[in-house]
Amino acid sequence: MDDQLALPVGTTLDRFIMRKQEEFPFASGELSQLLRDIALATKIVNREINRAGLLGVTGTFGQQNVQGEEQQKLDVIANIRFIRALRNGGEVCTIISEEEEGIIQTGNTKGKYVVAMDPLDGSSNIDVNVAIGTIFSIYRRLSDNGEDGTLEDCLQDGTKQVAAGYIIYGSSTMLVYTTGCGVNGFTYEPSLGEFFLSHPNIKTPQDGKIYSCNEGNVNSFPDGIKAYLNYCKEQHYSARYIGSLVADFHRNLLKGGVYLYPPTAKSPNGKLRLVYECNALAMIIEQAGGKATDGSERILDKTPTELHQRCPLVIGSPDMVDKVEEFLAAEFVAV
Ligand code: AHM
Ligand code: MG
Repeated sequence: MDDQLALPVGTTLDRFIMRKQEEFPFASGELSQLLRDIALATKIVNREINRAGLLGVTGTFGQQNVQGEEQQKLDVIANIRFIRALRNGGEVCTIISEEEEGIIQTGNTKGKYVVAMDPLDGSSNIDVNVAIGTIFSIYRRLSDNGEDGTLEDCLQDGTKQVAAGYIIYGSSTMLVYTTGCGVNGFTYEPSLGEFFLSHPNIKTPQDGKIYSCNEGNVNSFPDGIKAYLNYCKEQHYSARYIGSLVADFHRNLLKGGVYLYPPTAKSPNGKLRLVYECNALAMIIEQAGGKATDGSERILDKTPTELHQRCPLVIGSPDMVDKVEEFLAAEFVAV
């Protein structure tokens, strides 16, 4: 009995957020509250995802989102849940969501923060029980308090993120986030309804042997990417591609690898969205010792001009990202 009492109690996400806040004596607690609001929405969305097959909420909703893609019911549900949690929480003035064309005003004109999110990424995988995710970025607003947020608040460079994270709804549900002081991962314990610190201070391996991309598009990839993929095969690297960005990213973050979504004939600027997909993962990978570029430019240095702007993405272990850039640079020299 005594032995059992001596066992360490896991650190809950709430306690972790509180401890981190105490390290900054002037922190007002608003960002901490915002992170808790996101965690609450995550628990609700996680519940919906786990019950999806039973509730008959899988399948499409019969509408298209602003990208012209079919929305799944769970996309819509997740969007509503996150917006509601952020609106009720009070810390966020404005939200950008993959599912909504324009910026969303929460009515909290005194909220200091802007959130950009993809409420449910990898939605084509929902119906087949494959891991899906949520991605979020948090920015401090630039506009004056007391007014609605502005487009300028929403189109800040990735370097201006004060926090970023993702949730992976997989074999277990995890929340991984950074506030710019390293990356920490928390695993959900459903019977207790709590996230526990399971992956403290995540560092990605310097190099890896996994490459992840949709090779079905290879014929329209840039020559440098084609050459890099041949190099991966010569090196006997493993190809791993789930088609769920968060899941592919998460595996590579922990095991070492590179994820690529290059320009293709169908998507000349790549498929992924800078503001609410690439920037968040770029901040996380850099905090974990990795790199994220569009093939030549650091993702976090890019200035977005549109909410739903797409950009090519090469992200992962630093040595692997450097190698991809070398191949791309050689392509331009050859031309
Ligand atoms: P979504 O935001 O509509 O779900 O699309 C993004 C997803 C990513 O999760 C994934 O990496 C990519 O699209 C897969 O694209 P493709 O099917 O072209 O390989
Ligand atoms: Mg997405």
